[in-house]
Amino acid sequence: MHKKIQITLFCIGSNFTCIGPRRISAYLKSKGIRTRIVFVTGNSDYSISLEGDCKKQLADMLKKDIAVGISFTSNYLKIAEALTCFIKDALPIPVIWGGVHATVSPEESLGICDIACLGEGEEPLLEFIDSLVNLNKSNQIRNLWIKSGDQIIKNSQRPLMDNLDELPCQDYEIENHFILKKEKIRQLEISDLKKNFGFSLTRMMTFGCPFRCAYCANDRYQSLDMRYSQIRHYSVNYFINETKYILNKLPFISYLLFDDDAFLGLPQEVIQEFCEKYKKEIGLPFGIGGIKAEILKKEKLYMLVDAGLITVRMGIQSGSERVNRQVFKRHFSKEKNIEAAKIFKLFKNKLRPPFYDIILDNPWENRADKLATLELLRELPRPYFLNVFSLSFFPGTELYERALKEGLINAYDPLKQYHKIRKNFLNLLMLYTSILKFPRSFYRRFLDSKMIKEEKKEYVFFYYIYVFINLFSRLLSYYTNYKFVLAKIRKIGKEITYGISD
Ligand code: B12
Ligand code: SF4
Repeated sequence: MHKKIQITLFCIGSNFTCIGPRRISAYLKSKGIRTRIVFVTGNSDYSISLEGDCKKQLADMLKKDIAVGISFTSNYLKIAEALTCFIKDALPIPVIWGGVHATVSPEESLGICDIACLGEGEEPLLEFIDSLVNLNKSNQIRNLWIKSGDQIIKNSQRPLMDNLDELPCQDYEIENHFILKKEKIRQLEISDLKKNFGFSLTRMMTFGCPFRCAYCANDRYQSLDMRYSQIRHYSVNYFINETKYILNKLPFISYLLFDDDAFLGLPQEVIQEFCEKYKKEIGLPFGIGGIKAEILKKEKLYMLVDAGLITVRMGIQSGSERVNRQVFKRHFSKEKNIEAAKIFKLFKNKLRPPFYDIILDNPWENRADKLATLELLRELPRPYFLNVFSLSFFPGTELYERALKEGLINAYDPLKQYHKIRKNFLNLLMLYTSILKFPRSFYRRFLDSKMIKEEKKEYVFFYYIYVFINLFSRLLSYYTNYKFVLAKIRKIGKEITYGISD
């Protein structure tokens, strides 16, 4: 029925994992709709120039489309806006925004695009295309907010998909994939994916998180539908088969990263089944992100390490219980974090040093809170790696509303970069505490001094020294892990045997 219907999905971001658009594209294809995915990277300052040839190329490319979809996280808002304005000027087709930003900020999104998809997009987009094809232009499609004149039609949310195994495998067929980079659109090549992914592929087996931190998009998702707090997952067989299909397309991958919000929230028996099948059928070393101390179980870790787990990343965010509980709404105790770190230590010969996330530049921290974080970083078993983030206020979250109310921000600033921490003495102290254990009295002395808040040029130098040491030791930690080295050697062996050069 849909044979000649075509839609292009733009996926904006520095990384081409784009699970959402790949899932939607595969779903629409399974319903007979032609899809194309364009990966848009933009400039390093989160802007894009659509000049000369690029405009012509874009207009030519989209002229037979029935609609255009754009997927992005909030920090790529400027690029999404530029792209949308250009498409709307050039062609009479609707532009639909989907993904995290459209979900957390639909009203503002509709100031620019025609339709915003809140949450899962497969079924709503298909229904929308159907309505365009059948010329009944329905405004009643659940999950979609639709601009109609000066009004916004706010449709309700449909139930979340129950059986994820019914979805086709993500779209990794590169024949219909393109890249928009440096004012040019061209066919995507396998070497682009190799360059973008390196040796690592990001995967997700579960969706949803039982927690609701005040700075996280899940806060907004759960106010849309409480089922986002439940952990939904693919069956082990589905997940292994999809992984095999993708690995077949990407022969250079020698490591997987499970970036789920709560992978360890999977029931013990599912983890057991996963470990048995993964070890036998995939066998690559892997990492798990999004670990929370509250749901870490030694028994699960034993099985996962045996199956090839080499990297663990856990969110600590603050050493202060007051900040964690009252500001971040994270009811995770300091003791639990230390207990979890000790569990990781049990596997020190098999795991790389663990990665811990900490949020800095928090305007609601007092002296005691800062000291508590420094003391926790001092206490955590070494070695470990620190990932530091500058507290950013993403729309739709409780902390964003609080920052607006208290006048700390006037509006969302997509150009504030979460990884650009302030180069002050306090932040340097945090970073260096992860590699050097200073005496306790040292922290007290500096926390009371005036220099703690100062941002000086000299500090930038020490900051980059830290970044260099950190990057170097992270890389080294891969190459001193025997499972990783073995997987690499096997990959190189295969590439030589089968003559894979890309
Ligand atoms: C995997 C992941 C990554 C990976 C891969 C990113 C990528 N480009 O694919 C990596 C590690 C690289 C990454 C990096 C970043 N991430 Co990230 N990441 C995630 C994570 C854990 C999962 C995203 C995902 O794939 N979900 C699964 C898919 C199926 O869901 P989905 O994308 O929402 O897609 C569905 C719907 O949204 C909708 N949909 C999506 N696109 C479209 C398009 C149309 C047209 C329609 C109709 C519907 C639609 O349908 C899809 C299928 O049902 C989320 C947290 C989360 N649980 O969602 C954070 C998250 C998206 N990341 C976040 C952030 C901030 C970032 C970074 C900016 C910084 C960082 N924390 O490292 C960078 C920038 C990434 C980029 N865009 O290049 C925030 C975004 C907040 C915000 N308001 O935008 C999130 C929500 C984390 C959080 N808890 O707050 N990330
Ligand atoms: S635990 Fe992590 S993923 Fe879950 S709500 Fe908190 S920050 Fe978000």
